Amino acid sequence: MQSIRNIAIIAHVDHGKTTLVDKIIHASKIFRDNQEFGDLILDNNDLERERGITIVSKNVSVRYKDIKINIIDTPGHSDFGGEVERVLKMADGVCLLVDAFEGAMPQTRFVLGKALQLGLKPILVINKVDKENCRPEEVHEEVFDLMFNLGATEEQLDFPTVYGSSKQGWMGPDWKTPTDNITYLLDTIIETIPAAPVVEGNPQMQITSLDYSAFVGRIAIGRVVRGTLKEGANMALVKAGDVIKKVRIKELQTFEGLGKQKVGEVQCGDICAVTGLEDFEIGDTLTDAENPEAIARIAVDEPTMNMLFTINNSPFFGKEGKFVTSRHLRDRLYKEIEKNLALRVEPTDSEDRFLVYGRGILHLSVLIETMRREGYELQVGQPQVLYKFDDNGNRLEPVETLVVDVPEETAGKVIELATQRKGELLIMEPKGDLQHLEFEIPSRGLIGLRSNVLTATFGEAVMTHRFKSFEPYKGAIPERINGSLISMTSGPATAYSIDKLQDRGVFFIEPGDEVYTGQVIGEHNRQNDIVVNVQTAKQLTNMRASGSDTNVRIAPKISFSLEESMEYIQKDEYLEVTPKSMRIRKIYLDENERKRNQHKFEMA
Ligand SMILES: Nc1nc2c(ncn2[C@@H]2O[C@H](COP(=O)(O)OP(=O)(O)OP(=O)(O)O)[C@@H](O)[C@H]2O)c(=O)[nH]1
Ligand SMILES: [Mg+2]
Repeated sequence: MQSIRNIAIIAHVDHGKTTLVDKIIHASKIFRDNQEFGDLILDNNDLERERGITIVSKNVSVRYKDIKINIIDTPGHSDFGGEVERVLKMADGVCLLVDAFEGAMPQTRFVLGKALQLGLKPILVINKVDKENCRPEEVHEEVFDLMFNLGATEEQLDFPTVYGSSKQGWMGPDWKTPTDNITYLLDTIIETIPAAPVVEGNPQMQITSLDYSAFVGRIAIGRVVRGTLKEGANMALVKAGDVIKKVRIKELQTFEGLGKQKVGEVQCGDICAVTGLEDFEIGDTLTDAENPEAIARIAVDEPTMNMLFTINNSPFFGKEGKFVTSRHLRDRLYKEIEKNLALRVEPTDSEDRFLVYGRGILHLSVLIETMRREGYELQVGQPQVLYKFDDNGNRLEPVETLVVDVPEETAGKVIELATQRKGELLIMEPKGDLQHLEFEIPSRGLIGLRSNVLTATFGEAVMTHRFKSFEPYKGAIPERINGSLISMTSGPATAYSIDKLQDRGVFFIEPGDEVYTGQVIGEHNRQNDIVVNVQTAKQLTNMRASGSDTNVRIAPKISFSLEESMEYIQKDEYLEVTPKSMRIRKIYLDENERKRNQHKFEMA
């Protein structure tokens, strides 16, 4: 029997998990000498690479001193926290990575809390000790206190600490003495993390995760906790409510290096991928056909937010996308829920519109961005936070912990912005040469806050948040203070007219851009919306005046990212997304119709 260690790498976003797992893979000799690999081979889809974040967790393995170490790289962004919680079920221990400057952050607390509750043995890795101003000793203290406060057992508190720099590729016992490799960490793993127990008996595997392939469809991933799984075996799949389905294992794969390897059987303790199980769900148990025994189900994270997705019906529809009909939109969304676990799709009274439920702005924006890259055109409405009601019928809303690290000079502005949105300042303390601020704030208040904070702090604030609990509704929050500049007609915008309107606000378009009636082309510097004409050309004088726009000076247009736009739009606006463009528009393009329907948006 092969000795196996199962370990998950967990941390706050960007603390260096994927970089470390990459270095571990590079270190173990799974590459042939002539093969070359770039950095972050693990963040392998386009969006992950571009944004530098991990979106889905990944299984890899290395062999070290005759031991197979299964490693699960997890996403650190809080929208994907439910995923981390689930995959921890496959591990016997965790490497908790903490940035040697930033220290414990909201997501560190969340993932560590989950790991401790499951009884997993932690190894603390204080990463990024190459950073100037890093404070590894303080961070070590902080994490010890955090573990204590989270109720760690004596044994868990007796965790080993490894210092190092994933980026420079070293790990060692002392942060002041760099080594030249990461074997110290691998040794610590095999000494500290218990070997996966081998339990004989009827086979049991719980499906904790899934993969998707265009060829074989959905692939179930989980850990064998008892017995052995065999290719071709007839098994039982125990579903919710103890419903039993007969299934057959078509193919089995284990994780080897960066890939998967087809195997005839999987021993107890190993993590594997199973094909051939149709209609399975996360939490189902794959078990013996004669004596089916289920493992307690795991809950999949509930959505916290929804957005309306609709077909593009702007005057510019169909110019850039391949997939534009309601049928396309519908099929694509329903295909997505087969693999995107925390996503829900609900039909509405119109076949052109769907309510899409997700875990947060990032979770939904990843879907929207993926769809536009695939050639879809669509429009989305303002993201809505989901409320709950307690037994007495009182409205509860999601409340989050918000952490902002900011230079001292601008801390006051951040506090003001958060307080306006019902944020309550709980902690304010120095951290290096920054101020560390912690708030409790309704999720509603966070929508759009990031761009305001970045503007107020000249881009210097580092901001993260994470869901805390549902709490009584905290009252109305002022929405975006400024109104919109709306285009009166259709056609290309002229430099002359934009120049004339510059004192009214800032523009999202530049001269030459084609715009349509009802499109939001800028932000008014007052509270109300106004309709403006940006198509007027300079009056001709007695001379031919064409091209005489050259001497006007126009402030550069404001460009929003997809997430910024999603957070920016108002209730009566849509964000139009096509493969090449993003435009904000009024839902009712015609001014009179807009006025007639305004009451619909004022109720809520
Ligand atoms: N200075 C320094 N930078 C590091 C180190 N390790 C990682 N980084 C950088 O930190 C950034 C984030 O690294 P990732 O490995 O993607 O972080 P992650 O924890 O996987 O992030 P998520 O998956 O999004 O939660 C990258 O720009 C890395 O180059 C380190 O030891 N020192
Ligand atoms: Mg990562």
